[in-house]
Amino acid sequence: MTQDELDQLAINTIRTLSIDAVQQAKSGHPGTPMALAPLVYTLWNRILNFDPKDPIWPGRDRFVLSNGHASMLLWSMLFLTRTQAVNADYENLGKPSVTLDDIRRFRQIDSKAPGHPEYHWVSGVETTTGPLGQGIATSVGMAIARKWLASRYNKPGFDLFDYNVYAICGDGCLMEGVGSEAASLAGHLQLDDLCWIYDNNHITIEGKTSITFTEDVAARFLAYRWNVLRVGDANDLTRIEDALDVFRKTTDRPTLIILDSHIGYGAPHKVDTAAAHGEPLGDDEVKLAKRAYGWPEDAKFLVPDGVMDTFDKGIGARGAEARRRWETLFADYRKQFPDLATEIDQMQKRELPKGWDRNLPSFKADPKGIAGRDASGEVLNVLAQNIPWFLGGSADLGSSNKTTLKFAGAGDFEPGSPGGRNFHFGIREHAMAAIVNGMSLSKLRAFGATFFIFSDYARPAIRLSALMELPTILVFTHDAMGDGEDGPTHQPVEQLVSLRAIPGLVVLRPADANEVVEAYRYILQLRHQPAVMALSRQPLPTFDRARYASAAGVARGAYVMADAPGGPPEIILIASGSEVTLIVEAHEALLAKGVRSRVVSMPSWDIFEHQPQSYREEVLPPSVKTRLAVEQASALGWERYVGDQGRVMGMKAFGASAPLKELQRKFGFEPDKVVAAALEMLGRK
Ligand SMILES: Cc1ncc(C[n+]2csc(CCOP(=O)(O)OP(=O)(O)O)c2C)c(N)n1
Ligand SMILES: [Mg+2]
Repeated sequence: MTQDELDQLAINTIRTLSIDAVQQAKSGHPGTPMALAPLVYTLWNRILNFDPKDPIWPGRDRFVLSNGHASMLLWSMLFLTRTQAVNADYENLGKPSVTLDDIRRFRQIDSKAPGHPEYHWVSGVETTTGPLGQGIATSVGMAIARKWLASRYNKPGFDLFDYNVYAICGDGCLMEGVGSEAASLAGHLQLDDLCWIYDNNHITIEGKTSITFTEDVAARFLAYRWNVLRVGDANDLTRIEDALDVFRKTTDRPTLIILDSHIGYGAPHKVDTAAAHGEPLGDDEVKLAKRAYGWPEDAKFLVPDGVMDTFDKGIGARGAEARRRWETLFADYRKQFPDLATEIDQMQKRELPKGWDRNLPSFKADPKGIAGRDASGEVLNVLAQNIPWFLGGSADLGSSNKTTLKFAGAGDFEPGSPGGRNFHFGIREHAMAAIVNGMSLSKLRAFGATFFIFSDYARPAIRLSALMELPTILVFTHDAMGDGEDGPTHQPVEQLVSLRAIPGLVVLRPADANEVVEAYRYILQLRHQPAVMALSRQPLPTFDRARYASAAGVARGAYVMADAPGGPPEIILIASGSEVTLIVEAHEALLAKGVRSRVVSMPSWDIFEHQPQSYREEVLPPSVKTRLAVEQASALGWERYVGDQGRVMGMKAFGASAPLKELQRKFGFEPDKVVAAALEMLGRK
């Protein structure tokens, strides 16, 4: 067979595997894989530096399928290239990542060919996609990380980090706001290691894009300062390859390749119809498509001889050679720069360097205290000095979030200074969270920051951090009504409970400066979980830890801070963040009245839920049923801790615009109110 024939055979294998898998599953999107098979084939087999034998080798090119509904493209490629599986500890399992059997069981339980690409479930998937726009936004984080890594670790003759990041996207990704936010920042940052390929098929689920999407995409991206290329025929491998070559020669800007395609290419009746979406083609159409590809009409899941061999000789050989070169280079590098090499090793395994927590501050008791955000700022500055690859920034609120890294040499990450540790995401919270995911996928320890209320703007990407099990960090300040005069638009109410509802996300709302330190100490040791910090804007008293229990209790999610002498508690007061001060004051007042109350500081539901039952019952003894929770946020969910005989002092409506003191009075967050509620519950009014 000629090379052209082999190319076509491989492309049609991708197409027919996709068709058969969707047909068998009776769900999925066959049309886009049929159209994009030539693109993916060209990119993978001719360009991509990816070694299927080691899908996590640090020098590899990254491939992101942002139109995740076309997942069969990826499952076909991972199977046909014999990509190997690795586990969560980054060990090679010596077996394929995706098998033909998985593809036969596309979208079925436990199959390694699920509905959408899932990082951490299938090796070789660089990021989870499906929610449109997330993949391309995340790819910007990968390209940023590559620049940063190159700046710190590349040395003359040692281009360790010089890979490219490719993302395929459709109309949906380019319609979504997060895609625009990310594209704007990528243009500003001149990310010339980034290439998006836009499947310009003029169709989405409801029909032609003429009903919704008539902007000039090329002009938009030119305005973002991208290089824009066009390939008028999605079946022309040479032109695809040429465009990718132009990308690789382009400096100072990212590249968008607009690829004109026909969804469902080869299926004569469903071409250009929305029916190529979200449903199988049907038996007749499958036959017609296979006939058009010169395929045996009745064959299913057919992988003709020579196809896997074509991939072995293409991406397999090239990837293996590239990795071998890289490993030799890295071995020499290790001799010359042993400390930097150790950093790279540690980073790859998400380990922390020795001494990562040295010099963490310890705050003295102080009734005036300091704001959560200020304590956080001090901690971030220490951590960033101890951990070279700990970095991040804010969505234009760095001075309010106190996330600025101020030590000598910290610097700003900008086009001319890719080694900077301070990132400026601009007012693009959603893209920020997706970019932080991309940085984390590239093994940097990255954080993003904004006001807590705007966590809503970032939420879809935070959810993906949790789904992907990435140790990202979100620093959210102005955690409750401390925002005061800014009013209800800026005062979080439902954000805490909404983030607590995300599985695997560690949400922490520390009560004083020492709890902030302990919260970061806990978070930094996470390797597979993201964390959210909810920090106060206003100063919070620093508790006297000789009098109250040590803040180290943060590591257990909740802990007893104070008890009354003379017997078991009559009532348990529970709070997080700024309201811990409130219940401590109430506790002291109750003590003076001869009431035995217990103070429980509960910075994290999630961490507490993971403690053994014995510990949980130690903190919240089942026999003590009179319980009062106080939190300046939606009361929803607290029932689980106060029980049906308990009470919650929370927010039942939005806040208001006024100085904080007046808001505390209006909404009842004052020590007297807590004392009165406790006495009433105990029948001692
Ligand atoms: C955020 C988000 N909204 C909606 C969907 C549901 N959805 C899946 S595919 C699709 C159409 C996508 O159109 P396009 O990106 O042009 O891809 P094509 O149909 O051309 O493959 C939609 C709306 C989604 N996956 N993510
Ligand atoms: Mg489309």
